[in-house]
Amino acid sequence: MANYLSRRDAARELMAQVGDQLIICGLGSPVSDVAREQERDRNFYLVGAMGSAVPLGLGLALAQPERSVVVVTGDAELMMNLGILATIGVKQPRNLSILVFDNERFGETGQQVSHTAYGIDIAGVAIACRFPAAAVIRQQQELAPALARTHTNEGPYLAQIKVDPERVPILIPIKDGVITKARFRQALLGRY
Ligand SMILES: Cc1ncc(C[n+]2csc(CCOP(=O)(O)OP(=O)(O)O)c2C)c(N)n1
Repeated sequence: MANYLSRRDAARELMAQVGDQLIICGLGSPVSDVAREQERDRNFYLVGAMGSAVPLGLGLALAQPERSVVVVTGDAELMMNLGILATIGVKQPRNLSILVFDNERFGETGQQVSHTAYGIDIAGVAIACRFPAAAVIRQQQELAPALARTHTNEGPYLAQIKVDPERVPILIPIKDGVITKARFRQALLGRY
């Protein structure tokens, strides 16, 4: 049957090689995954606004074409706004990557089974939307090349990383959107 990676390991590997990438985290577990490994000013945490992580990443990638932008989000968060993949296909931002931590669940709200548990293929949708590359990641050894690809600016790129449906303790370092925005903006532009 299917292989699943540990989301903890995936987040650890991501943040070990992050450099100065701008990381946008979709609400719920992905915020916790990233923040637990490395809380930093160049992380932007969404607390609500389900479906807005990838649009936010797209806007940022277009506004900052010299920076590498990585959206880390859940399968259900992305499914809420699947149409954004078509807009990305139109705009073709080379500096945008999307890492979907796909646990096949609506984790934060009680582990309800989500679309991807039934085989809905987000990476396939990305390819159909003219992403130059997208992949489903099931093996540990596939992870490092996928993460390396987020640094090459040959995107848009999407990796649908199949992770264990383990429950993660929720850690949200900043819940105030004004503070999150000001901190991120200062790290990026040097001013509020
Ligand atoms: C518009 C909207 N609908 C529903 C919710 C409730 N909600 C919060 S997190 C979540 C599930 C997130 O699942 P996923 O993105 O797959 O992340 P996971 O925690 O499973 O990694 C839901 C349904 C919400 N915050 N906003």
